[in-house]
Amino acid sequence: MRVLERRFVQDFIRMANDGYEQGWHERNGGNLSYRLTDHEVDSVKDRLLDHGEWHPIGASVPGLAGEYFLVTGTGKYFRNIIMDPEACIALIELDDAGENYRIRWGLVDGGLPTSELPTHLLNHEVKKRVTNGKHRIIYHAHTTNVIALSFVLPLNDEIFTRELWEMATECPVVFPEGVGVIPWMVPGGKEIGIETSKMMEKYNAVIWAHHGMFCSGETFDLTFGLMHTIEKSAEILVKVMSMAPRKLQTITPDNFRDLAVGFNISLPERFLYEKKD
Ligand code: 2HA
Ligand code: ZN
Repeated sequence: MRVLERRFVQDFIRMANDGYEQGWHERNGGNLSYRLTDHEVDSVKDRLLDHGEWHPIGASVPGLAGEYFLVTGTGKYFRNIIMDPEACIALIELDDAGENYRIRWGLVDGGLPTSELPTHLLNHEVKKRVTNGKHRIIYHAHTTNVIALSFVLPLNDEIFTRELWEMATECPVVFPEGVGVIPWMVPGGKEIGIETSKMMEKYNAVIWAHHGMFCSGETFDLTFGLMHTIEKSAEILVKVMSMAPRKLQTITPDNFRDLAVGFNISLPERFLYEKKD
């Protein structure tokens, strides 16, 4: 079977296209990465190139030594992935130190992995550790409404989480641990990657102010679903804020406490603060 026909490759392509259709990937915006299972690596190994040169990752990820990732290419458009996946995405292998990578498949017209590779791999390293290897996907999208909110809400984890939770009852069930927020930083490097991965110790979603969002998850469905849920909640909040200066009614802290009991989840009290007016 060709690499392209493998289920994880097909799922990756479908998710990228779903994100494009949501309007989250203008031009070359956004990027996606998937950490292969050992079984998936074995299933494609005899189809891979083995003469690619090693390139520095730009970050040190010893916890991912020897792992393989499917990643989007830098400068490639999500819009084109479904039409020409072998030109837009790549399978990369990390070296034994977790310092360098080489391309083993894909990017047939040339190119390199996503400019956000340091952030993707630093996030993967944290998530592999804190989830006992369960999380395999890191997804970055330019989610319009979340970006809009980063201009009008304080850039604070508690406030963003609480405001997003209030906009849809499913939200605290889908992300009971909350969301993290990082103030504007230069994208594409190790520094923003380190700040994001610190937040990934406790959150599955991290907002980059005035830029977009990163989500982590176990499956393509869960990771896309998390991005989609948060962005939809942000859209409702943008609509509410556009309609009226304040809400007439909302989900209250005690409602959230009841929800936590009903759904057997734990909702940290730091998100259930009393509001001033
Ligand atoms: O262009 O989204 O953050 C890809 C990006 C950079
Ligand atoms: Zn971006």
